[in-house]
Amino acid sequence: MSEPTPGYKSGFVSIIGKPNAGKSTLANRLLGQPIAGVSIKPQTTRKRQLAILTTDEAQIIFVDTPGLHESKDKLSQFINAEAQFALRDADLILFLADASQQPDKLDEKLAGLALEARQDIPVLLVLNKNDLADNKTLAANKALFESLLPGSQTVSISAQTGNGIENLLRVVRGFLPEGPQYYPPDQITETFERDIAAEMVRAACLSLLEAEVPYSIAVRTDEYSERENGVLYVKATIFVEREAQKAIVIGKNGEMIKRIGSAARVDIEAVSGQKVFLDLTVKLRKDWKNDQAFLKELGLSQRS
Ligand SMILES: Nc1nc2c(ncn2[C@@H]2O[C@H](COP(=O)(O)OP(=O)(O)OP(=O)(O)O)[C@@H](O)[C@H]2O)c(=O)[nH]1
Ligand SMILES: [Mg+2]
Repeated sequence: MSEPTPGYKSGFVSIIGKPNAGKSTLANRLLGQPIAGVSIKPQTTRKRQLAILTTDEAQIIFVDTPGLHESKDKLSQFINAEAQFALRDADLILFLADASQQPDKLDEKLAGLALEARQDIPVLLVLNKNDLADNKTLAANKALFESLLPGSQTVSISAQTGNGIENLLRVVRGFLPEGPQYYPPDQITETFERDIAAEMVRAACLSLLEAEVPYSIAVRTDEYSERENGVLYVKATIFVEREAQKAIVIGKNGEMIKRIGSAARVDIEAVSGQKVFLDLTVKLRKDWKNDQAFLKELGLSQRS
């Protein structure tokens, strides 16, 4: 950690919001490169991930969190603990809302948690997906979201197109205290690249597989090494909960696993900046969501 420079600002900014609001898309957009898995399905993110943005004026450490959800297994307990941690330990909370739609029950629940947290931490309402609706709808939804968080400042963005991001950064900087650079300026996240690779494979599964199958999946990177020809060799295992799911993930003549592999490879190449050879295997691991040792191995058990 560097010595504080007078006037230099830094702080932790938690991004909370219901599943699918666009939290990981925003984290990737803020960094200008992908680090987090994004998919069209809710519950893509399972553990919190930092997106560290360092400039001459400030170091902003965004914390991408999983969207709160309701389920009872040990994995879900971990996910919700990750989401709630973000409400306690931050200098600023970004309440990310999908402004193309009206607030629903989950938004109301989260807003309740944010209001509680607001006794200690300022909350900024960020209305995302402003590219998806007309101005009239956006204005109506804005009013509804603002009524959930009365008194909070509002910013409108599109994490997808980048619209409003500069303004968001300006507003966020205004909330931050003076402080040191907590991380070296070239560090953009804390997550190991091999773990990001596993998340990219899981996001590809979420994008390509139907119904509940992708939610039964865990991905572990078994090897992540650079080969002599400059190619990054990534070997990963996709774990499923039931035998029948194995066949679905592999697909007829291996078509599905091929598609998952190609999609994930493109994402891992974007993350690593290297040509990637991705080697995927599918294995059965019954009830892994309640297997504490396995969850720990994947970094999905309670932090001490
Ligand atoms: N059109 C549009 N789509 C967006 C925008 N932001 C995110 N999306 C899409 O919304 C979907 C969900 O985005 P994610 O970033 O995975 O959402 P999340 O909040 O991280 O979701 P969880 O990790 O499941 O909690 C993806 O299909 C994104 O491409 C936006 O500003 N505009
Ligand atoms: Mg996410």
